[in-house]
Amino acid sequence: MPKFYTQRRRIAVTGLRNTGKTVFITSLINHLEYFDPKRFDLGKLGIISGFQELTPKKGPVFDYASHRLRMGRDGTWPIKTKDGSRYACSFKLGGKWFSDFQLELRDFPGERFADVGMYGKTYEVWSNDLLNAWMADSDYITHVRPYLDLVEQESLDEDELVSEYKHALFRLVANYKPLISPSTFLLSRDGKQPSSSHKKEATTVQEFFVGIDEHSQFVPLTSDAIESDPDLADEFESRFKEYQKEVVYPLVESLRECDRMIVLLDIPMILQTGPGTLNDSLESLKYVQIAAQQSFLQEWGKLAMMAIPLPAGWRFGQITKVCFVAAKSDKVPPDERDNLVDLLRAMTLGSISRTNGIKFEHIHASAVRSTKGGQDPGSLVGRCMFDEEGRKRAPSDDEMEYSLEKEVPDDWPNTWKPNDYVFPDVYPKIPRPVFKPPKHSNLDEILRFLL
Ligand SMILES: Nc1nc2c(ncn2[C@@H]2O[C@H](COP(=O)(O)OP(=O)(O)O)[C@@H](O)[C@H]2O)c(=O)[nH]1
Ligand SMILES: [Mg+2]
Repeated sequence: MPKFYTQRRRIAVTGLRNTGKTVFITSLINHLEYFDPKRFDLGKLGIISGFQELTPKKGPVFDYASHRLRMGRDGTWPIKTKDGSRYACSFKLGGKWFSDFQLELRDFPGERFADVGMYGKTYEVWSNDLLNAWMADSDYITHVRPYLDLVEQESLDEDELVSEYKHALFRLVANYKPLISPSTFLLSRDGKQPSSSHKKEATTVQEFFVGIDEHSQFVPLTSDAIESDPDLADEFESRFKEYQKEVVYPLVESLRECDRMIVLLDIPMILQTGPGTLNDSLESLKYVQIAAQQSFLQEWGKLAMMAIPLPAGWRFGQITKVCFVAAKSDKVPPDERDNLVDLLRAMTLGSISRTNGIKFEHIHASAVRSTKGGQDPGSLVGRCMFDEEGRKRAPSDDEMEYSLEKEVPDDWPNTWKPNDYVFPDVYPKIPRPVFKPPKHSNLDEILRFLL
């Protein structure tokens, strides 16, 4: 039956930084805008026509045109993006009959989920909850002990507190602990992320802020400390409120409006960088999946040690389909890509059984398929970004055939070391004319599932 009303879909695209959200959204829009059923197969859903870009009602706009232009013109990947942008469009979809669709894609950096623990709290409650959560967890306490000791001292110094807190957060980052809040320390508002190498501790603590900017940093204080230095506590409280207003409320409200979710995971990167990153990604996934559940805020409240239960009505009831995507599958030889899906399924197993009423899909995809299979099994052809000595090649250099030493396993190894697996970075393969969308894998199938 044809549907004559406009169907609305709001898709949250989530994943940690560098999992490919910007490239994914850019390529998907490109295929919608210049739809060709030979390149983008929507099956029984039919074909897309009458594509129109819309201005999202709120929030920063996802800069589709310039990302697309730049990739085609320079042959390089997009520059780092600011967080939380949106793209909206409308089109007709169908065969004999058409339905009107309005689609919004929202870019959600996974790192920001840690800040949901500030939702609906006062500065003092947030401080207490966070410090209590740290103290209750033996995995955390060793890393944060110097900060806890400092807060208990009689005279407090703002700069010293901020610096010590950031050192504590740095140790948590280096040990793959997920409770990093304010998350601007893990992902600055302009998209930068600190290195977790110990050599970089001093520069990271200087360059990354716990707050909106250098002059709006805040740290949690105990109730005793708040009482002993009310001026400092007032200052932190007003910065905390500003952060809630600027970062936390927009994030939560935006997520509440979504009805579909894409979760990107970069499995080649996880294999290459080692089991620590796997655990890190698993932690981030836990939060993302909780977001997909009906009782997002209640669950997160427990996780973030929120003392007060939320009023009824503050529930996530919207997300009905979640697509887990093993992104950048073109970094892996074609006949090993199904193994990525096995690894992806193993990662999401725990959370799915806890969730009801939501449809799940697991799939591998490349948003901009930049390699093809080579002559030898296990080899690929692409424009490698680095040569064998690790020197950067120019985007204009020729394609080359290269082999991968180790196959993608179909189950996670019990242990392995960084660089046991290596998946070389390649430059994007994307036609310069913007009306020719790039080759992709499975973007159409993902949309078929989500629409
Ligand atoms: N080979 C390949 N690499 C990709 C693809 N998508 C993203 N990348 C790589 O991942 C990096 C991060 O992508 P980006 O979209 O900026 O990630 P974001 O931080 O999640 O928005 C890019 O610079 C590319 O190196 C893809 O489809 N294929
Ligand atoms: Mg991005």
